[in-house]
Amino acid sequence: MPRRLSLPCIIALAASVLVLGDYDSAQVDGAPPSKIAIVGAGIGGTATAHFLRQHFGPEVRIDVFENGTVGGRLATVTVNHQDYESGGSIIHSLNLHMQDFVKHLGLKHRRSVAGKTAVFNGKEFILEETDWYLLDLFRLWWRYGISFIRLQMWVEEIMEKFMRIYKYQAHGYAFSSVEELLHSLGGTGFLNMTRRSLSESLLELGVSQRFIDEVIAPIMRVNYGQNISIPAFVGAVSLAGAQANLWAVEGGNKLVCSGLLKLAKANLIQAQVTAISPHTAGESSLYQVNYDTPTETGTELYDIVVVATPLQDGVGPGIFFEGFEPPLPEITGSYHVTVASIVHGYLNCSYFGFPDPKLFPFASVLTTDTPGLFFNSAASICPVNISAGFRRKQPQEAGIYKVFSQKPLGKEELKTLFKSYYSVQVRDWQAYPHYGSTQGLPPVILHENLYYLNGMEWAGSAMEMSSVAAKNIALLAYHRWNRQLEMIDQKDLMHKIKAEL
Ligand SMILES: Cc1cc2nc3c(=O)[nH]c(=O)nc-3n(C[C@H](O)[C@H](O)[C@H](O)COP(=O)(O)OP(=O)(O)OC[C@H]3O[C@@H](n4cnc5c(N)ncnc54)[C@H](O)[C@@H]3O)c2cc1C
Ligand SMILES: *[C@@H]1O[C@H](CO)[C@@H](O)[C@H](O)[C@H]1NC(C)=O
Ligand SMILES: *[C@@H]1O[C@H](CO)[C@@H](O)[C@H](O)[C@H]1NC(C)=O
Ligand SMILES: *[C@@H]1O[C@H](CO)[C@@H](O)[C@H](O)[C@H]1NC(C)=O
Ligand SMILES: *[C@@H]1O[C@H](CO)[C@@H](O)[C@H](O)[C@H]1NC(C)=O
Ligand SMILES: CC(=O)N[C@H]1CO[C@H](CO)[C@@H](O)[C@@H]1O
Repeated sequence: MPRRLSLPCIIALAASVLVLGDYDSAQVDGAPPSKIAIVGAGIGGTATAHFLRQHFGPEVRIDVFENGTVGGRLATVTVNHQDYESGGSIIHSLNLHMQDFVKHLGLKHRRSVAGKTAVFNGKEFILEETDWYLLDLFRLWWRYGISFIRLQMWVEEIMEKFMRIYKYQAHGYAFSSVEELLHSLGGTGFLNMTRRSLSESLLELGVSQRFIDEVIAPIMRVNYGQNISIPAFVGAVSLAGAQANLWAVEGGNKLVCSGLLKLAKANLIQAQVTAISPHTAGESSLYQVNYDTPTETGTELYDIVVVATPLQDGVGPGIFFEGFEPPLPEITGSYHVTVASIVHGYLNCSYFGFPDPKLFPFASVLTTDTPGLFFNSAASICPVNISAGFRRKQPQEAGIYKVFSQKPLGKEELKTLFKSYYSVQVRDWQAYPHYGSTQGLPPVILHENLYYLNGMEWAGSAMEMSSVAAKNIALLAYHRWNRQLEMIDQKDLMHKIKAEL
């Protein structure tokens, strides 16, 4: 039945024809989509399912394809009857989407267990955290002068601007690209930060080279396995993740993913998506999704498809995009391999210059960017469930350690770091973008109703970044479906939002 269109509606439609080019009439009658597919059940895909359900309502069918396990890069390993995070582990207190999910799902913050950190240069510790906060501040001041304060102000200013995204998203605004999103938050300054190196930006800020080498580099190594040449924006994300006020989810971070799938009433399809192609049936244009399960091959048609897994070559099983004219933009770049070794054993404190393990005061060891140093970090870790009586194992006891390295640890390397061990479990991750392996940021819109979530990782890779991207894609898909183009890429949102209040 034809619907009467109001004048603003017609203007919006005319505008959409101009903007979208290959306009199709499927949605002109205002019919909601009937089926949506999401590829990947990591935090990005499951959060997308949740937000799409909120925006499109209870009727639409949402299928989530997952080839491995729900959670993706949020995963645990079991050692000695306890589970430990092997992928993404810490969450900042100001990561508001993650906070919201946990609250909605009735999950709890895991109790944090204090432990000190030190920086090792391959020979000795060059920086040691003490019990006394003021003393630490004093030492940093003495050693690095003004650097520390400058850096803190820089990170805080960036965080403050970044947090505008929550307001924009709460008001329903969406962005058609990662660049548009960043620009609306921090102008050309943010865009420049995705192109300039961290070290360059910090030196310009007046942070000393020594501080960069002894404090910043170790933090980049533990968080992204890379050096201070990574872009300034991801560097700031990483530094925010080195502040206080960090938390994790009791029972494991991946519980957020399975929880969101349930909350969204999404169908989980355990299958590998092999191909996506455009499909025109009468007036409507759909997408055909081909998938393999261990026993069969399937195909299904969808109105909207969201790809929530990296599309770079060699990351995951790979998806063919067939029959798109013109072909979809090529997604270039590579992912950085980080190997997580979960070791149950006795730390070799002698290696760190402490022959008596009883005197070894640190729970985590970061490292400087020293040639030949074979690991990025080593830390005593706590299980994902922490009981009331839990205490961290002392260095003279057998404990559970997580070691991050670029390559799998050899026997000799394990024997250097550990006096002896009961078990080693290795998980090698295509962990995060190899920053600098490509120029520019990947697209969000691949085709009219086909979206790509993981381009956001090239600004910064973190659970919250995937969650922000998920909310953005849900809003973008909704507004584009309903031709509400005024909600996309609006300029000067700070003022608009004030005026709306
Ligand atoms: C070792 C490590 C430490 C980290 N530490 C932190 C941290 O402390 N804090 C933080 O915030 N972030 C951290 N991160 C980053 C964070 O884990 C990721 O940014 C985030 O989990 C990415 O989620 P995602 O849903 O976008 O992608 P993924 O989690 O990779 O999800 C993609 C999913 O898609 C599935 N898939 C792929 N191809 C197909 C296909 N063809 N068909 C079907 N399914 C498919 C995959 O199996 C996977 O489950 C860390 C990452 C690693 C690896
Ligand atoms: C970002 O870089 C451009 C081009 O180099 C420059 O014109 C602009 O002023 C920079 N923006 C900021 C905020 O530094
Ligand atoms: C950082 O690593 C890259 C390779 O990933 C290398 O090209 C670059 O020279 C390194 N930069 C520094 C400052 O060591
Ligand atoms: C761990 O915590 C989760 C979330 O609170 C809970 O569901 C689970 O039963 C707990 N597991 C154990 C072994 O205590
Ligand atoms: C421990 O470290 C010391 C000092 O580096 C080294 O001599 C020793 O071989 C290492 N391994 C063991 C098992 O003690
Ligand atoms: C992690 C995982 O289960 N990957 C599987 C994805 O699908 C392909 C093909 O079905 C398998 O070979 C992988 O093992």
